[in-house]
Amino acid sequence: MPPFSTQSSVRSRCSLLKGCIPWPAEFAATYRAKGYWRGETLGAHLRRWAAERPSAVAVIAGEEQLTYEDFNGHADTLAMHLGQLRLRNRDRILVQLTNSPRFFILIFACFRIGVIPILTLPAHRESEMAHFASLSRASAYVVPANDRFDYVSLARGVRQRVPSIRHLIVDGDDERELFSLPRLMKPSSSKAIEDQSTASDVALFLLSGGTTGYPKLIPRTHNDYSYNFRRSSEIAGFDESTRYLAVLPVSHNFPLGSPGALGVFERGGTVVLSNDPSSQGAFKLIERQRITHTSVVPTIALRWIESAETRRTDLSSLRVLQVGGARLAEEVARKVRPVLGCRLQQVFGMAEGLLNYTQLDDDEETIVSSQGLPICPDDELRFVNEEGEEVPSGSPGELLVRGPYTIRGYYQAPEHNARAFTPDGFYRSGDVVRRLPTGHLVVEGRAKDMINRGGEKISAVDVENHLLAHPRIRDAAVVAIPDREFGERVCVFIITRDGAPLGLPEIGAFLSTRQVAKFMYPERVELVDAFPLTNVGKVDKKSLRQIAAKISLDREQTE
Ligand code: OOB
Repeated sequence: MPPFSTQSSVRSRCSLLKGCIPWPAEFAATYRAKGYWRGETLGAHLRRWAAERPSAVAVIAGEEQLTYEDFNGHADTLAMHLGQLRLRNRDRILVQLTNSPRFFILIFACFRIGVIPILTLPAHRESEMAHFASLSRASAYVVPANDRFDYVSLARGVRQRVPSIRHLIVDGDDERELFSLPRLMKPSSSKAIEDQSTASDVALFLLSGGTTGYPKLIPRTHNDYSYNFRRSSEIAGFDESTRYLAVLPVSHNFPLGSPGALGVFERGGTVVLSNDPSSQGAFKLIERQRITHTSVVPTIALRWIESAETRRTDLSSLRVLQVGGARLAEEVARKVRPVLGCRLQQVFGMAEGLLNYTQLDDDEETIVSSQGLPICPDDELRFVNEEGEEVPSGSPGELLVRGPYTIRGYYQAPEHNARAFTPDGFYRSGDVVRRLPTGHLVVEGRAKDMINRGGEKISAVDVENHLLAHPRIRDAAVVAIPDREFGERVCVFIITRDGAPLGLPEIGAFLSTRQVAKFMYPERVELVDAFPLTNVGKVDKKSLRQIAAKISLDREQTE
């Protein structure tokens, strides 16, 4: 049988992947008519980029360099070999790579044959990975070769639990596994692969910040994700001279497509990859590679500023520092230009879609005190109170959104979708936001039950569920505790069966046996006899958050 059947490409023109919710036809027609959706698949994007500037360098990682032409050729070769592994249009694969040029070659190979990569983070562990695998019935799982962590063992554990995984593919050589990503990219008689998908198909899955239970899978189509990074790259001022440093994991929407690496490729610039966000590592690369743009979360921005205040560094090439993922304190924002010598661009985005950027020519006050303007004139924003009623203009309310690159539902999650979206298709962001008269948004806080640890989103319910499995824990309530370094950390209030305390080391040891990602571990534990309750008898998280805030304040005062 030939590696690519034409049948599958015909089928893909009929309907979206089962379990995904499409945009209603009249909205889709408008988004096409207005040019937001251009009908170009992501695989075709790469072909265009390679034709436009074949010998320009697309990616640099250490000593490795990849031109646009090589990038395109390797993607074709890999696509062919993945086809030979019987990976087909609409099959799902788990991608858990650190920042490596092969991450990009892999996802574009997938886009071409219609295989849908699920972009997980390097920090995820067996518990989360097994969940993604079984929910998506993934056919393959791609991991780094032994890094500081043994990803091959992790993947083997997941494969044992989820039999749909037929292949483990390692980015490097590992004697335990058959398939090596570099070898699957070695040129053979590859020729241009015919695109197996259409632009309205799902191209990739991003992960949600996660509020109830495990992160949800977010289906992004070729059309909508293309708009996401094309429009963003305009706003960020990317062009062929852009040299973008990626220090955040590129499987996250911010460094991937907001505008991120894909935004750089669209404009013909160069992406420099690193896995080291420390100021030392990053400053060295910025200087050596003459980096013009980069994006970080607030905790990293703060560390860079503190380091630049005390150490002489040459950051003269840096034009724009984008900061997003969590709230950037205004005092920190004010220091970006004087200390780092570049412009600040605040980015308030979400994997579900909506993106906001401060404009490069906004006045300094707006840049430091707001989280920017939505990128599309057809982003429809509503601000509502707890009853779902519209709040007066300019007052804070929960932000609801609908638009050409904001999803209408998570993958295979009908019950959750009924809560997370309004009946007319607005996504309930869970963020409490107000709009300034200029249209800029200010993020005030969050209505959702989630901890944002320096940009890592942690579901309170998820951590609670793990803790409830501990033999000595009767009940657990997880909330955010304010923290100077990370913005928030995980704090847990527990009721133990014997009334005796349980320490953080014990909790950590327990979570590690359950293969929970380390960033989700509580960093503060409080023993209580009972939880405060709301009128309807629910655990009153608001007052627990207040107690946690007080603990944090007292601690700061005694320090
Ligand atoms: C980005 O995406 P996610 O999906 O990891 O997290 C989205 C959530 C938002 O709903 C909000 O709660 C928070 O992260 N957030 C911010 C923020 N940017 C994101 N909160 C305050 N200020 C900001 N600037 O985090 C993301 C996706 C694309 C670009 C940038 C960030």
